[in-house]
Amino acid sequence: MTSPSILHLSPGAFHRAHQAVYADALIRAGHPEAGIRDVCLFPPLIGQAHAAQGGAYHVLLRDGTTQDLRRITAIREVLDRPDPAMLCDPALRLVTMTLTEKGYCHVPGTQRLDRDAMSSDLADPLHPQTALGWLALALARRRDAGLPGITLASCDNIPVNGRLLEAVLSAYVAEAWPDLAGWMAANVTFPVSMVDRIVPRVDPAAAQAIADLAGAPDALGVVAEPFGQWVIEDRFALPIPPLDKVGVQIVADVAPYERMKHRILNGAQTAIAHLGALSGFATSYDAASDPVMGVWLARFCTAQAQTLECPPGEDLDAYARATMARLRNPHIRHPLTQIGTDSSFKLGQRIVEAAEHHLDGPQAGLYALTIAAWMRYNTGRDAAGRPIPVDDPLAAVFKEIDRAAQGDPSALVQGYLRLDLFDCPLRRNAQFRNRLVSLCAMLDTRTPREIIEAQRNRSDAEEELC
Ligand code: CS2
Repeated sequence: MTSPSILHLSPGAFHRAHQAVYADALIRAGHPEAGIRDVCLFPPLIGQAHAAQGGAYHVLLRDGTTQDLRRITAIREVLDRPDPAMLCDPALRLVTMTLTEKGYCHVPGTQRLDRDAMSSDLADPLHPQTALGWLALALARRRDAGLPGITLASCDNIPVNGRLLEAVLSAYVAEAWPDLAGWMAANVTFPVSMVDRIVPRVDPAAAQAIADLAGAPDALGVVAEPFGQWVIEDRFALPIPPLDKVGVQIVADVAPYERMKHRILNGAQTAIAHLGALSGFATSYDAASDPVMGVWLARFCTAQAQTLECPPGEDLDAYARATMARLRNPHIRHPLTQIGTDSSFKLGQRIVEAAEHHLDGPQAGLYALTIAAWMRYNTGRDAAGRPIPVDDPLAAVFKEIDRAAQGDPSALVQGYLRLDLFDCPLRRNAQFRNRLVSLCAMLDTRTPREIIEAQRNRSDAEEELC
């Protein structure tokens, strides 16, 4: 079999339902070199399951009208542990990775290396514990083997992901591998990429749907939506397999595509995660299909679109409409608490940047409600006192803000607005702050859905809050 030209670090369900599906289509289009070698850096280790299934698994792409079961064989091999020589295969052309935000070991909201998170690798670079440490060691081996440079493409849902990877890896290498720094700067590229497909964690119903259609249980099977997009910056160290033949967009500037996705799709998901969970909904489908929440969300998507420059070849109104349809896909039951995870990393690019645009305009209320609901969500209980699981690197900080506020909504808002995340004019806008305080006070006794419904029925004399 042709040696894989793609190596992927940290394969999870998203990788199996996204990059591997594109590679599979390319192999079927006559490019066997588009195979992937997966390397697990951390559990879950999927090598055994992959081998036991003969190197195949299924992806079920579904929406209300279509159902497409794909048998994916693009992942040729899975290594359950990284190997210092993993970049030394001369057939290798492209390294992709899905490490999650925490995997970049940066100070949140910056591109600075978090030296504490890297302390063990900085002390012992030959025995790395982190993805950055492994990449540096493997690049050093590649350079020593006399091989050319390589492309390292982050596929995480983080703004300018390639720049972040370049910044943190360069900072680490400068300290831990000083003699590699020059070679890396001259030979390794870090394209930015935007990846999109909603892939909720596999629940028992999803696993059963795949087993029924495939005729057997599939330990690596994934259910996802049919929509998919992959936009990569044209910045490659070596020619890569022609992914553009299967719909991957290779462009000079990924930023406008990325902003469109982060604000409209991800912004809608994050807004509905907090508003929906506080209103008693379990999944984004449940919340987006509710008539009251659905109308509000469509208005929110339109407001988000108004903050954007349109990327070449896109249509923002159509994208906003498609986003609503994607969130109402009856087969994609994305738990709101899954989307709510790590929201302190997500809120800036998804909500706060766009809120700045609307601060003094007629849509300000949409943003005040979204941010107030985020604050309320992070107190860990809804209006009825039911617990909400807050899974966030700032969870302890949120607790402290809540404790110090002692039930005073004004103090609660002040506490949250002091976070670095709000280091922008929003923090100083008195009118917006007052809206946040009023809404946080209301959220003590009412759900966001009740507040939206009451606003719809308000008399013209009453102030428009959201
Ligand atoms: C979601 C994303 O959990 C989340 O933060 O908003 O994983 C989202 O489903 C993907 O970005 C879609 O491409």
